[in-house]
Amino acid sequence: MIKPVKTGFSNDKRGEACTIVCMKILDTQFVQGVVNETAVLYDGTPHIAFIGRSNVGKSSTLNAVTGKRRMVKVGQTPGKTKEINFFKTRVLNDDESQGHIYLVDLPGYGYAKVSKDKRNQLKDLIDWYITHPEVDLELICLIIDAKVGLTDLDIAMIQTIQKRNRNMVLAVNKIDKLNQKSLSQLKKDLLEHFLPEQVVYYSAETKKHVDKLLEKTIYSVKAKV
Ligand SMILES: Nc1nc2c(ncn2[C@@H]2O[C@H](COP(=O)(O)OP(=O)(O)OP(=O)(O)O)[C@@H](O)[C@H]2O)c(=O)[nH]1
Ligand SMILES: [Mg+2]
Repeated sequence: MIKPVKTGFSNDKRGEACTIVCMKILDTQFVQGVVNETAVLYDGTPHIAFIGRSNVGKSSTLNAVTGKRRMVKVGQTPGKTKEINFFKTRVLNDDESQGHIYLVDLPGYGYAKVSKDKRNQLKDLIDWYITHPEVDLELICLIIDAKVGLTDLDIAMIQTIQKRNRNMVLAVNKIDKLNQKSLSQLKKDLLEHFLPEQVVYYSAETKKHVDKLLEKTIYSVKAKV
């Protein structure tokens, strides 16, 4: 059983909306791919990390939230993302100031068709990043595929996140693949593990409810001015 997870919202009262501190994304640029210690990890800019099993649509989600169609490579073949890719996004805050946030695209976990060594190497890289005590990881957006639901690998990842006391939101992508009945059932199932405001349902492909995902992620994190 997963404990209710801590959300990333400053007014984290159950059932209430999160505080919106940012109004708009101005632009986003790729900064660098990271595989070990590097200065970009510690420059004081808050990170929002997009994590999930291979092929759930992490890269597609980054493209959808930033409104850029091809900023991040989307793979026909799972296992495409092999580094921790940092994108710097410039945002307009609600007080008219501008600030920066890193959007972090991680490799997927659990891809069966690579060697066990490679799979372990990628998993170690993800664990190293999310358990790193010194990075300014404000929020983890854990993405799952609506059609697949929550897997044992996701639960293990959530437990790692909880151990580190990281803020997390569960992002359920690919809702375009479900009919109303299956979506209602999935919502019911996930409510056994999560509070309603910790979960957002959307489609990176059709863009349905991407605005809600923005509110729970980028718009709720205080950017570095
Ligand atoms: N139907 C549907 N397909 C989607 C959606 N989002 C992503 N996809 C498809 O899912 C596949 C994987 O997308 P990616 O964004 O590359 O997934 P990823 O999680 O970054 O994959 P890895 O980097 O390999 O771990 C692609 O074929 C996308 O077009 C969605 O909302 N609906
Ligand atoms: Mg990817």
